[in-house]
Amino acid sequence: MKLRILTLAVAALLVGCGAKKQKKDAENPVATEVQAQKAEEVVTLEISGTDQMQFDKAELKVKAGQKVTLTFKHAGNMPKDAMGHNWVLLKQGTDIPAFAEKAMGAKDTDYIPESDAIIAHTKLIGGGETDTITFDAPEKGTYDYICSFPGHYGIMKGKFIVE
Ligand SMILES: [Cu+2]
Repeated sequence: MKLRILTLAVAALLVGCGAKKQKKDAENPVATEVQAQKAEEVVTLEISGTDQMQFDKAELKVKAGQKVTLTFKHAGNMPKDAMGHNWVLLKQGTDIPAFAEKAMGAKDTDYIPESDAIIAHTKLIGGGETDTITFDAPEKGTYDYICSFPGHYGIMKGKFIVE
């Protein structure tokens, strides 16, 4: 009888420990969920341009309502004058060749023309440089991004998808 009580006590202790451990484990998913919610408010993107006149990504995806922090890097070595790059996000329906032509004439402003077609843009950078910008994701849809340095937009382009 005494042994049985002891056994029960040990069992209870084990169950108690188990319950405590379970509770501790349950706390972590909650913390993770809170982190996930925070992560959804702000999204961090990275894209780079090269000396071969290319973006390393043809597509970037975000969610509607997110604040976007985009870091654009020039992964090459060439100077800004010869192989400068920027990242320009354009409104839907923009006539891209016409925009690029206008950009070509805007050397004084680093090929960012006076235009209401621009949603966001980085500065023009040369090899080894980086620029980070923050902007609000536009409404759901697919948008184009280009590099507006003269002659680059035909190759340096991609899709910015807002889900
Ligand atoms: Cu470029």
